[in-house]
Amino acid sequence: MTMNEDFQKIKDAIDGANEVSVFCHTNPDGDAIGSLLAIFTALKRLGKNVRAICDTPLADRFDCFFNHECVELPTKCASDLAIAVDCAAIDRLGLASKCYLSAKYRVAIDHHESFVPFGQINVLDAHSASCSEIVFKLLKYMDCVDKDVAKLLFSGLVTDSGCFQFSNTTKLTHMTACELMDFGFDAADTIFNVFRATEMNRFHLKVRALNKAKFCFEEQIGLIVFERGDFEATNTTPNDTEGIINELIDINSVKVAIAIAEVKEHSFKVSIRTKDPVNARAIAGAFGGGGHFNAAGCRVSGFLQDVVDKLLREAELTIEESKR
Ligand SMILES: [Mn+2]
Repeated sequence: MTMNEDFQKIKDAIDGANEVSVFCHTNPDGDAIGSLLAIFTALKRLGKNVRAICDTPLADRFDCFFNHECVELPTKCASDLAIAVDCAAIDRLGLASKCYLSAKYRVAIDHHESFVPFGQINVLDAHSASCSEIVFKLLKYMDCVDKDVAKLLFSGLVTDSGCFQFSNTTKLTHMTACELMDFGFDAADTIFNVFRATEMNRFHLKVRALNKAKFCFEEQIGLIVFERGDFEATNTTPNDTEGIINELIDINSVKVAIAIAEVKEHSFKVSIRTKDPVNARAIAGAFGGGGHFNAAGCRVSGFLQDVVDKLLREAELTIEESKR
């Protein structure tokens, strides 16, 4: 089935639905929220009864996203059509998965290579740097992109491509960005707000973590750890760690950057960034996680030192393997 045939089916499903709910993944990033709110905003303007649902209350950094105040927690779940964006598997919906599954008809739109279909219609394009690019194709097909929708999609595209810096960025990513910019929003301002703007407490968290950064395996592996004490001292949460890991992968000698955030006692959220040809997904996969080739993540339980040791060993193995 071609993508346009899927889009026509989705359009028909939207036309026939009384209530549409759009979902994104737990602990959302800019791509998830951009895709979610783009569909929400476009359908609202088509006069549809539509809701935007995420199981995590939105952080302040999403205040620059149009209609951000419309995102609801999964409390009441009656809808005949559910659309999930940027979720590689049903469990990525977190607490919202029950709500999603309760809909009569379900659509999943995603760009992760590890995608496991969970809707009646599944649209996967693993070549897209962001889910927002696929959503743009859908909304363009439905002829309902306007300036606000375009800015939301551009925000998502900028987030997942690392502002065109990550290796997932293709000619098509740039061409999509150009097409979106034609709608006339302020692109430089959007990039600043989505990509650069930060809070003072997050700056202090970054300083603490980078101060304790460790390098090993001939400085090919960089490691930072965010302990609960760091979050308490700076009034931040594990959600505020996003992007700080890039400071490590920027260093010339570093091939693997690892950030470990203590979510609960003995429970850690791990982010991994790599340079080619080292496979981040292989490292995360060893701990039951997943993601992309250069950016992946997993959850690991245990004592911090054991978690660090296990991750470093896996990173060393993967670096060695990449030389073969
Ligand atoms: Mn994404």
